[in-house]
Parts: sequence; structure tokens; C-alpha cells
Amino acid sequence: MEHFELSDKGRVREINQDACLVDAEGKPPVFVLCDGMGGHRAGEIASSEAAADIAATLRELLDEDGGDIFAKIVSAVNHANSHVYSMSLENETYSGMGTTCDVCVITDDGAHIGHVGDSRIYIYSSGGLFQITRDHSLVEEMVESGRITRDEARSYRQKNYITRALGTQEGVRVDTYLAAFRPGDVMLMCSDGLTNMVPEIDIAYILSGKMTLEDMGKRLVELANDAGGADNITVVLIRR
Ligand SMILES: [Mn+2]
Repeated sequence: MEHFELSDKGRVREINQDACLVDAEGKPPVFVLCDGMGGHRAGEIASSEAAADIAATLRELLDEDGGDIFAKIVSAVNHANSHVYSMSLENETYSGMGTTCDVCVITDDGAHIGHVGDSRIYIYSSGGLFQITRDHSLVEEMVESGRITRDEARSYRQKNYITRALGTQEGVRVDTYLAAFRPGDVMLMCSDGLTNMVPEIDIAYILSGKMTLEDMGKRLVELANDAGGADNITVVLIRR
């Protein structure tokens, strides 16, 4: 299994509030991506603290024999939620901070995913790009309730409003997914700084090519920046 990750500030933001953490040498490998929110540097703190806390807690849990991987993922995300939430209560500068999080544990059974917020996980497999996670965002809820179309959603103004985040409340609900991840498949974990800037058809085209993961990652970030780079852009690519 190979992997490549790249995080870029984009062209507008002064700091990078995205964080990704890869623990690929551990068994099983763990990948975490977080996109923080909050004033000053709070978003940066939320995402980096959450990513580090999830990776550390999850590794400890995975090292214990037996038990359900999804339960371990949910425990680790909840642990990080408490950690970030208490930081936000203890320090006024951190008040209201939070972060998205996507966690992926890869085993022979497939990709075990934990998800909160509007960062995304896609898998490119046998000719198609599949979005595995469902955004926890106002715009996604509006699409699902039929109030706006998927097309209208692309230019919807309150696009960045997320309806679920890690660290903003005492508890957090984590969505879980088990995705098939076959030899040759490419997984993309990314922040909304990519998906708000680059159409899925272009993402699919890049993932379908014979490029190295590094070239794919650099190209995706370049496309987001060419389109304006309005937000921080983070991509984690994994090929089985
Ligand atoms: Mn973002």
C-alpha cells in the first residue's frame, strides 16, 4: 500500500487550519484528516489537537486484541471530542472552536471509516469515483430534503455551514462506513477546500490516470488553487 498527503494554505487564507496525520507503519494503518474552524488560531489548534488525539487513542485501542474496529474508531473520536471541547471551555481564545474529522483504518475487510463534518472520502474504483461519506452540512440537508438541487448546491452561499463538528459540544455523533477497497483502487480523503473548488469530474479524471500518487496530489491542489484557492486544501491519497 502506498500513500501521499499534501496540505496547502490556498490563495486566500493566511493560515492553514487543516491537519492530517498518517500512521501507515502501524498495523492496521490509520489515516486522519481534520479541517478546523474558529477565530485567530483556534481552528488550527482544534484540527491538530483532534488529529493527534484520535491517532494516539486509536493506536492504543487497535493494539488491544479483539473488539470491533468501528467501536474503537467511535471511542477515539469521542475521546478527541472531549479533549477539544474542554480546551474550548478552559481558554477564551478557543471558545467555539471545532473541526471536521475523517478517520480511516484499512484492513483486509476494507476501509473502516469514521466521519464528522464536511471533509470527504472518495474511492476511485473500476472506472468510477464514489463518494463514501455524506456531508454534515446545511447545503447537503437542503439537497436531501429537496429544497435545492445538487446543481444549485454548488453555488449556494452558506456552503460552509456545517451541521455537525467535533469539539463544539459535550458529545459527538460519528457516522461509520465500511467501504470495499480493492487492489488498484485509490482512496482520496480531502477537505472542502478541494471539493468546493474542483468539480468531481476533474477529480475523477486525475484519479483515473496512471500518475504517481504524488503527482495526483500535487495536481489536485494545483487545480484548487487555479480555481481561486479560497480555502485550505488537504488531500490524502492511498492506493492499495
Ligand atoms: Mn475548509
